Amino acid sequence: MRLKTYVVNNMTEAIPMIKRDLGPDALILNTKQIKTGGYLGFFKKEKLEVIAAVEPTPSEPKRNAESIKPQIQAVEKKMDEDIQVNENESVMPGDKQEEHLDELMSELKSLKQFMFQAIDEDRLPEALKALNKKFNAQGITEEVQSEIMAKLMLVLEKQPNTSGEKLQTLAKREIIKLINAHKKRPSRRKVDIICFIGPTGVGKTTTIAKIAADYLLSEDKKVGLITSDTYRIAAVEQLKTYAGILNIPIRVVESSADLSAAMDDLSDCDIILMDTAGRNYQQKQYIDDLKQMLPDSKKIQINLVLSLTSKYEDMTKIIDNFETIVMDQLILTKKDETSSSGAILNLIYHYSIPIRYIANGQSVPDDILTVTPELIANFVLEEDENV
Ligand SMILES: Nc1nc2c(ncn2[C@@H]2O[C@H](COP(=O)(O)OP(=O)(O)OP(=O)(O)O)[C@@H](O)[C@H]2O)c(=O)[nH]1
Ligand SMILES: [Mg+2]
Repeated sequence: MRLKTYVVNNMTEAIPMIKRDLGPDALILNTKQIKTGGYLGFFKKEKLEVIAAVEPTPSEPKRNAESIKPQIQAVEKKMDEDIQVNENESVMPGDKQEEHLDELMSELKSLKQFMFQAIDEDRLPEALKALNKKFNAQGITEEVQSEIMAKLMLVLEKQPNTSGEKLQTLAKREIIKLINAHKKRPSRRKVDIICFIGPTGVGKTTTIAKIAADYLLSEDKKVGLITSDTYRIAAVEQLKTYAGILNIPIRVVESSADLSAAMDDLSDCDIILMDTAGRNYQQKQYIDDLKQMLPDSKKIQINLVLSLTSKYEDMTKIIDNFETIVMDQLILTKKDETSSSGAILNLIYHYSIPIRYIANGQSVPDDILTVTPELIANFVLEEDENV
């Protein structure tokens, strides 16, 4: 089967391209909305990814994992050359360059996926088998795995005697590269209020206390707290206790009018952290309720808090449901309760939403880590279980 991936603005744009490349018998295998997070953080647009395929005609040579390796190398080389040329002298207008690199990226992606799918697991060298097993156990999606494994397979092609240790180092490098390629440029907009939203019991309130303590103690910032969680009787008391310990002001709000007043009250604070009630956000009605409450301001930062103990599919369902609320950051909690870290990498690759913190325990204020690509790579490769 011949596969090709297209990144387009809409289906109308894709159809003639598919017909041109794959002929009238081509089938569309999959379509999905993506943010073209692309290469070196260049791209930010919403696009449609279309994967189309066609069965080879009898005269066409059958492709296999081996035959595809040179193609991958060729596309990678072309991409590196094009990027270099464009860095030195801008030979294409911005948009054209974006489109061109986008196309190369997609081609590379589908070639890598094809090679990964076509590989016979039993024929993998031992070192790669072990890595493959680890990635599967971590729940890393096939697309992410193929990005990393394809690269390692190409290295082994050139240097068949590469040691397991060296491959592990290379895998780490590839993971870090992948994370950096999907990193959004940090927003420079000034933020007045940071809201923490998420499902029930994931650790929103505890995480707010940890972050408040960090702003206060490490950054010497004046912090204020607001909670709109009047749903659970003990919730207000829980945040009030932390406010008391940290000696910072707190306001309880029940409506968006209350919230405006509370924000005015706390206007001398450098930053306000807002807690919200945990809800089952797999149901969209709760998202609509939340929207009524959130401040109508550009200076709001939304943090979605999710627990790493949940299933990846459940996390994605929640993120997808939040399509009408722009998510600025993710915070992942309860890392200490699971050895599976694949979801972290999957989320970065498939959603490109920055992950700022990972919480790893109940202790306030200590059990929180600031995320770096190295930290994630270590988690995924199980190199340092205790961090
Ligand atoms: N093991 C572990 N427990 C955590 C972590 N973060 C929070 N918890 C615990 O999880 C439980 C729930 O924490 P909360 O902060 O109340 O969670 P929440 O999201 O505010 O809950 P609701 O407001 O009821 O939706 C508490 O027992 C916390 O101590 C973490 O990173 N690791
Ligand atoms: Mg809470």
